[in-house]
Parts: sequence; C-alpha cells; structure tokens
Amino acid sequence: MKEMEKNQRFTITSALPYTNGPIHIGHLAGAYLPADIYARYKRLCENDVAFICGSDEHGVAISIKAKQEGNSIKSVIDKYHNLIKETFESFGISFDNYARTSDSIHHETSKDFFKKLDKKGLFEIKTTKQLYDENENQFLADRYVVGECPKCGHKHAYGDQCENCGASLSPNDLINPKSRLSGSKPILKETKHWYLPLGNYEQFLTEWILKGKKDLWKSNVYGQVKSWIGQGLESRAISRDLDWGIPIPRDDAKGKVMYVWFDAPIGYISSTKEWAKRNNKNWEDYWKKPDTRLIHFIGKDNIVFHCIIFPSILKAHGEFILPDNVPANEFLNLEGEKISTSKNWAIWLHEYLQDFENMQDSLRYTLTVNCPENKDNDFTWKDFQSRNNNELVAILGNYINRVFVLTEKYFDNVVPEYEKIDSDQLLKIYNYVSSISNSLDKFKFRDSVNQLIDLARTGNKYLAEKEPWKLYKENNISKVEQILYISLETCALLSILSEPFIPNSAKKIREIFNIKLIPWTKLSSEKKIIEPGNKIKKSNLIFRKIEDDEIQNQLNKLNLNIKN
Ligand code: B3M
Ligand code: ZN
Repeated sequence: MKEMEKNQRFTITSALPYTNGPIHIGHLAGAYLPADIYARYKRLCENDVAFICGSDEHGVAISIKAKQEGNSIKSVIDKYHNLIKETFESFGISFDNYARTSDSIHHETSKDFFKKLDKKGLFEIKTTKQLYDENENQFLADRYVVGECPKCGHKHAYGDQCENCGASLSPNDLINPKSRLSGSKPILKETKHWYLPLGNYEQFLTEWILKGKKDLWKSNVYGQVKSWIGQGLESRAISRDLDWGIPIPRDDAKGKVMYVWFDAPIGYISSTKEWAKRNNKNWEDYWKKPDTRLIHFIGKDNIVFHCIIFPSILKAHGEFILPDNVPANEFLNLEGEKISTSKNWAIWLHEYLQDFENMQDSLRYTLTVNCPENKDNDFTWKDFQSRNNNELVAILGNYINRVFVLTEKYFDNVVPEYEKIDSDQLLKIYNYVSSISNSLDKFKFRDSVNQLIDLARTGNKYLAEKEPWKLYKENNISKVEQILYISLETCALLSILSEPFIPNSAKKIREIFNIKLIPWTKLSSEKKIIEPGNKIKKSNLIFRKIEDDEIQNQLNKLNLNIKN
C-alpha cells in the first residue's frame, strides 16, 4: 500500500458566501461539501489543516438586498451571517474558522494589502467616465445597473456579469443601461479609480499555471484560465464609488471603497489570522511558508478571481504562497433547470433541515455522488430518494445491521476470537483504504464515495457467499468466527472510511461496534481495528427510508407537477 501523506500543512478555503440570502444545495455541492470532505480526510491522515471560511459582507449585492428588505445593511448581514453559519454547522462543515469581512481584523488586513501594493507603485490610477444616477446622486457600480448583454443579447444582464452567458462585463458595456436604484437612465460622469494592471501578470500566470499546472489542475479549471489569458488580460478597477465597503486608505480617495473582489479573497487570510490567534498558532505558517499547500474550493463562476486576480495580488505583494490547486466545480442544476434564487428555484438548506430532521448525511451523500466535478450535474428529488433508499439504507445500513444481528445471535454481542484470519478478504477490504484516498487526493469525490459503498457491497456479497448461518447449523463454529470477525472488521473500516463523507452516521457506526476514530495513516491489515472480546451494542437505525409522499411534498413545493 502506498504511504499516505502526513505531517503536511494545508490551508483549505471555501468561497466566502455573500450574506445577501440563505444558501442552497448548489452552494453546498460546489464549494463546501467537497472542501469539508477533503479537510476531514487530510486531518484523518494526521496533517496540519486550517479549514477557513467566512461571510462576504461587502459588495453591491448586499446593499441591494438591504434596500429590497427595507432594512439596514447591518441587520441584513447579521441575519444571513447567522443563518449561513448555523446551516454550515448543522451540515457538519468542519471549518476551523468562520469569520466576517466586516470585522476590523479584515479591514486592517485588506488595507495593509492595498498600502503595500500602492507603495510599490503597482496600481494604475485612471479617470474615466462611468454610469451615474442623477436622481440618487450615485455612481452605478456592478450590480446597481442592468441592461442588455452585448455578448448574448440577454435583456437583464448586470453591470458586472451576464448570468445568461456568463460573460464578465463592466457597466459601460451594457446596452440601454438602467439604474436599479431609481429606474432612470444613467448619464456618464468622470471619476477616478485605482486599477490592477493584470496585463503585467500575464507572463507570470502563463509560467505558473499554463506551463506549471497543466496536468495537475482539473481540466475545466485549466481550460478556463487558458482562455482568459488567451484573450489578453485587461486592467481591473479595484476601487468603487460606494458608501459600503472598506475605505481606500489614501487621502485622495475620499468616498471610495475597495471592490468587493479585492477584499473578499484577502478574507481567507484575515480569517486565518483570527483562528491562529485563538489557537496560539502562527498564521504566517499557513500563508507564507513555501511548503504549505493552499487549496481553494470554489464554483466555476469564481475561477477568474481565484486563479488570475487573487494570485496576481499575492504575487504583487511578494510574501505569500500561491494556490497549489483550485479544484473548482461546475454547477448543480435542480430537476433539469438552472438553480435560480430570484425565481426561487432552489432547495434552501435551512428548509431541508426542517423537512428532513437529522438527515444531513442523506443530502451530503447524494450531493457527493452527484458532485458536478467535471460538468454540470442535476439534482432530482427522485434520485435523492433512490440514493438514500437503495444505497444508504439498502446497502450500507443493511450491511451494518446484518453483521450486528449475526454477532448478537451467535456470539451474544461479543466480537469472536478467530483461529485463522481470512487473509484474502482482509486484503480485499484494506485495498479500499488506498483506493479511496487516492481518489480523494485527486479531488475525485464521486469516485471515492462510490468506492465506499462498494466496500459495503463487498461485505454483503461475502456474507451471501459464505452463508455463516448454514455453517452455524452444521456446528462449524470456527468457520463462523472467522467469517464474522472479518465482517466486523469491515464494519469498523466502513465507520472510519465514511467519516469524511457522512460524519454523523460514521459516528453512530463506531458506537455500535465500540471503536474509536483512528487516523487513516494507522490503518493496516496487519494491525486491524476491531478486538476480539469487544462488546457491541444496539443502536437506533442509522439511515431511514424516505417515503414517496415526502418526495411528492418537495416536488409540490417546487411547483413541479410530475406525472408518472
Ligand atoms: N462571495 C461570490 C460567490 O458567492 C463571492 C465569493 C467570494 S470568495 C473570496 O459566488
Ligand atoms: Zn450574455
């Protein structure tokens, strides 16, 4: 078996969610669940992991939400920060720190970044004409303006992006722009801004990513980066004329704040600082030591920011490491349609938790199996039901229960002694340790969770073939001991290998078989996990079946009228 990597330092980040609304299954599947599985896995391999996230509380999207709700910005960010944070906790997303970009430590860190780059003379300052709402006396940055997309003709494109074709835009690109504040037609007015001249980083990005990461990064990520660089990189304004955000630390920049995408990724660093302080660690180890591996988990719409803009900022600063990998995911659709928060075409996680109490693992499992790793993927309620019923209940849960019942019946709840181990089967089950970890190392989450279920399948098949109930009747007890011991060891292995994927259930399985969570690096067919003589104990069902009417309710909720 290949030695598993240990004692390696990892900084693992998940995209900071905007606090302008709750989060849905698309978010979980794209940037949080894979990151959590990876972080849990790396911890289980005795690595030094900082798993970092927090709320992204700046940007026009937040100001607009406050206006829509008729509330202050503060009350909007507090409300959604708390809701999102609780949702992550309920789903077992094991962040080491969950910060807020409105915290002062983040403001200071972002200002330091700006000052450092400013001092090095790395910004361009340009005066240009920008859209201005005369009724509201305000410049219309990013999402404050809508109009027709110049690329695809979509009528409702935003000033920063067209959600129809994905084109990244600037407000002046829009045809027939309209202010979202007053509905009026904006005028053009001069204003001064600070720009990051991305063209200066093209060569660095070409060497580092296009030449250095070709076979290491996922092809969907590499391909996007290549196409961005191929089109030529233009300067990006990193300041805005807004009253919500981090003030640009310069006397001649009154009324200007940082562009949200300048400060948000720096949020990973400030969140790490907060965590380090609380835990007596040195945050710089996690961001400046060249042997630290920095991994950003994001959705595909954030690739340019994490692979081009933020690395250019880090490079410009000069003291920071660059991401080792950015395993971005594609999008998860829902019942064949794109998830849309405005059309309420989504499954909100806080609502799922109310409807499916204590069934976080069922969703974690389904979203991992359907993770949109290389292409967009679809979530359907029917598939959710059948994955839960046919895989978690019928394969994994059933196997655990069978082994429990047989041990109860033949050995009075005690793990039997055995004369001779079934070494073929032992090697077979231990092969899963390396194959699952190999897949996880390659960010192949679907593959790894499929192998986990396959291990339970292997265990079931073994019982079906060996028929210990027949042997028991024939009084061949030593053979029954041999079979049950290896079956119990399989359950033990399942309880440890399932920890990153379905942590609540993994814990329940360990409770039944009375075993501790041990590092994957200590798993070995020579040592084994389960001890003869151990008492095992009954527990409530680990997984429960989902009935048709529960699924119908959810479909009704989505206003989907399916006829069979
Ligand atoms: N808040 C955008 C998003 O949720 C943004 C991510 C920031 S990561 C530094 O898509
Ligand atoms: Zn478009």
